[in-house]
Amino acid sequence: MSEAKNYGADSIQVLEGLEAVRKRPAMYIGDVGQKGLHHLVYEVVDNSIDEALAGHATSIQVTINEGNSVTVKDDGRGIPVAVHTKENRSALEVVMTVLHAGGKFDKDSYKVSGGLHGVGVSCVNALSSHLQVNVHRDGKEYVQEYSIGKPLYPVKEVGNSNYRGTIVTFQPDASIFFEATYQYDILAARLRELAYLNRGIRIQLTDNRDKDDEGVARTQEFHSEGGLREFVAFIDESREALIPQPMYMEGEIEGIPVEVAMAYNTSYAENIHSYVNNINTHEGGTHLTGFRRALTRTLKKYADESGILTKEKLEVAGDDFREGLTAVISVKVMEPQFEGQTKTKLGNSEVSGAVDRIVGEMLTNYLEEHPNEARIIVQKVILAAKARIAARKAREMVQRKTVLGGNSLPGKLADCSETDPAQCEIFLVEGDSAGGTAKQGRDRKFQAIMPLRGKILNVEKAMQHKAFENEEIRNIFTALGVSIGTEEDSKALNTAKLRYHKIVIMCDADVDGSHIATLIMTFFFRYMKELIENGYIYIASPPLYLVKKGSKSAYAWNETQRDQIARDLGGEEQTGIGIQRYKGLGEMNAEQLWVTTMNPEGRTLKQVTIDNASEADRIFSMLMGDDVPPRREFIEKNARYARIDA
Ligand code: 0RA
Repeated sequence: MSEAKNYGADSIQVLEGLEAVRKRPAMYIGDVGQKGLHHLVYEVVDNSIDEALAGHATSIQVTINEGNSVTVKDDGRGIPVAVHTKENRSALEVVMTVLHAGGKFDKDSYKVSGGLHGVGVSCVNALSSHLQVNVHRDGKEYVQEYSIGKPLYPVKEVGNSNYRGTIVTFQPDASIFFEATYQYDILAARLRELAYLNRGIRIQLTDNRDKDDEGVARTQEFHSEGGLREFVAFIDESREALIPQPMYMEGEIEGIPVEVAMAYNTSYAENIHSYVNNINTHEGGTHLTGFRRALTRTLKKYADESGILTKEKLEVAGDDFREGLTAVISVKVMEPQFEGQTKTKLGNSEVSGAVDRIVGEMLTNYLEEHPNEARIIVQKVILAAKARIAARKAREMVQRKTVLGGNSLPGKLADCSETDPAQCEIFLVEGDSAGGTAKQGRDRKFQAIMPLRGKILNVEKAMQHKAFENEEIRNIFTALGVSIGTEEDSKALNTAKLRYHKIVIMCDADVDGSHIATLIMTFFFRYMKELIENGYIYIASPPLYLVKKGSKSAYAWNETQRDQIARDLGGEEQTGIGIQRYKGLGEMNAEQLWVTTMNPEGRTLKQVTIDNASEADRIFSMLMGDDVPPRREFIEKNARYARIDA
């Protein structure tokens, strides 16, 4: 607090504000792991996006520096530096050190961007061991530095400048974050998303930790003039489009700007990504409700009037209009109310009417102006309705069977004795033989084993009723205790009935195994996403090597470890060393499998998470869909990460 004394009573209060952030950082940025670490960047970038949305900045540069500090630079007006009369210090210092002070100086501007927690740059400052801000404005350059949010000196002028803009460099505080390394791909996915959501803005990402032989750093520029239209096309890159161009709708009602792009593809999945003020609203809300209502009403009206529906004598349901639909909805709301478990559900009731009217009117026009596309869409809807009816029959048959069968658990499941789901784990194991080993090796008190035969159905390509008819998939559903169905309300129910809070996918550590793991993850992603969102899905990591010398041996999970162990056991010459490469789980005996992969004391489980929903959607459709070239390209590009990411 010593530097603070010079700044008078006001600043002491200020420091208390930032102290609170350091005391309970998770309350402000979500967590202090990888998510929170990346959130710091988004928080700073959001200020620059606001400046661009206000029409004063055109480009934003994000640089990951060596040592994992990050620089965010924009060409906006520069944060004001004049001394703030009431506070008796520079406006810049107030913005950087007072919680929620960010917008105070520019009331007129339309400030709608902002991270999920919308806490402002002062929060980033509080959680940085060092932060420096340089402001270029009015022909001058100004600078101030901070340590854990406390100014090291008053704002000072350092010279002339003919540049204009704000540059913030921060070093996340290592005593707060347990994860210190920025992931290029995570930042890239979010910055790309921001570029699509805010068309015209140029966002560049550079990684100075990753330089080629000529010393040129890895870099990418994200920029979209087409905005949401191009976003939808990008998400659907690997899907086969039903109509040549995404539909696009835009308007503003009662000060609520609404933008929607949508396209139909030949798949059976519904992929609607909704955003409020650039934040992905995973749990939906009023904007999504408005969209669905307008879509169902407008398409149904068109189908009824065109006479195609009456001919078919079909009862179409809301779901049928959304099969094979990829859509992005983006609204800007001045005072958003976020609700729900993860605070990503929009509550503002006025938004649903705005979206409904804009989508209703513009979609009606579209259908009238594009009769060919309209016919294709209606045919798709009819197909979906027929498939849904077939799926319901299949589902009812399955449910009847399980009821009649008495014991509803599948025969292949070796259940555990514990009944509290929070204590229970289920291993989904590739192959009957490894399944047998796992059954011998497990702790039967809390670990259940479910062997899966070979490759499960690829749900990315199969229609719903095929999935419900598939024996392996039915077995997974019944073993987990959740019911089959995709209706909204059944989801909360599903998580409540879940019999295990750890679902561990255990496959061979080879190409086939990782393909099978991906098939299973695709299944969860498309049919039970809420289990991933709740953090229930894990991947086991069996070792890759057993290094032996005489009676001594140790396991290795990668090549570096293997070589280290070989050196430790065998000395410099490494004589008498034997290395066994495990190709499959089957090469381990029950004891080895327990020790390395199943015992909570020594194993490593990788939790499956969704960092970025639209990116996950795109990648699953690419990995599991029909289109081969982009898949090959992705696997080649990511091959060296594949094991870490799995
Ligand atoms: C308030 C007022 C003005 C600029 C900004 C905020 C501003 C903030 C950030 C944060 C990152 N980059 C930024 N760029 C600008 C300017 C008001 C004026 O010049 O009249």
